[in-house]
Amino acid sequence: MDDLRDRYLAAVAGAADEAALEEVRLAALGKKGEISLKMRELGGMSPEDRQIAGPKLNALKDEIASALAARKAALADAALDDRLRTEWLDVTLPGRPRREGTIHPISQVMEEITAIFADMGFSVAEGPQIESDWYNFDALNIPAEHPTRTEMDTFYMARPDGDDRPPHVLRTHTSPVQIRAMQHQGAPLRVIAPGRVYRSDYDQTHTPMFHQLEGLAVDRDLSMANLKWCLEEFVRAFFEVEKAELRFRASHFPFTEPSAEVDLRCSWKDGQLKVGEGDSWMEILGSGMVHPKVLQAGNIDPSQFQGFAFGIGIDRIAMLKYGIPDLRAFFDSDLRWLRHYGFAGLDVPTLHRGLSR
Ligand code: 2U9
Repeated sequence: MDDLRDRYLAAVAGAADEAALEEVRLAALGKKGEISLKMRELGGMSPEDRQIAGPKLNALKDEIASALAARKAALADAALDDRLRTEWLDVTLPGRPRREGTIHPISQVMEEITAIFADMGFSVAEGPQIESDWYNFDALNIPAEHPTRTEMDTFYMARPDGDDRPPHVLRTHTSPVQIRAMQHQGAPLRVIAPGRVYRSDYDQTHTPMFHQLEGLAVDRDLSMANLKWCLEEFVRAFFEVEKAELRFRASHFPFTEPSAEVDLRCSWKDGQLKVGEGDSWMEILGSGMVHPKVLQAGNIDPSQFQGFAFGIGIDRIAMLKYGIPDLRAFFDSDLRWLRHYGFAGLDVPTLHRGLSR
């Protein structure tokens, strides 16, 4: 028995892994294991011999079983330690910016403008890109014979044969959004409407889909002075300059009266735009006081309320601010272009930490 004990305890101690340990267990305590066979021999012994051998053998069996269990636990601990040593992850490592997508300059500029106007109390309104001709044209005081209504300029949706109702259009401006906002929210009101618009036009500086941002403020006692202050604040914040000078030029739009095209004082040096100084003027947006008929279309009483409105082409001012030369590359989905001109996804523009970095 002493020999058995020494051999198996040594084998247990020497087992290098769980498989080797299992072999030792089978050799000792398995059905045909050496200890098990010895237990069976007890039956053939005289009662006196069995009285002596039985307890000894049982004690040996228990001793080997607990040695096996202890060794098994030690091997499992060692295996876990091994995994903990090799399978670790440094969660403080920086991210891998190359594998991230980027924010398109148009989205970036929309976020920037939204942050600026939010600070002046404007909220964002949205609406459908497929509009009825009433929302897109009639409500905006654009007469039936106006040239923008022709198929030369506007994309019309098809109606089934025999359906003579006026066809829907792809909205040619975001203005229908403000009509809906007036109808739903009433006056006073401050909204901006950024989004996609469509015009049948394609050349160096025009794409059939482009992006606009329009703004509308309706209140008692609003004037062109409020409009001008708002736009100057916007331009200063957007181009991140101390001072910006605007020039209002009389113009005409069906939906505003009076109307003004707005130029920004600037200079060009080596193809670089400088805002706020110089002898050049660059047209950047259109604006005016909302036409009484347009207020009426929005169910607002023009004898009680006035409104000012403006519209700006996002794509063009994105090109100006970020020095992007070719408009058509905006919509090519070229990954190299997006990596070059795109913005980091987590750098959300806010006024207090800077719009762009
Ligand atoms: C309502 C009332 C008035 C929005 C306006 C302009 C002038 C304008 C152009 C800028 C560049 C279009 O993208 S662009 O080509 N827009 O000049 N937009 S006033 O006037 C509105 C809008 C909605 C209810």
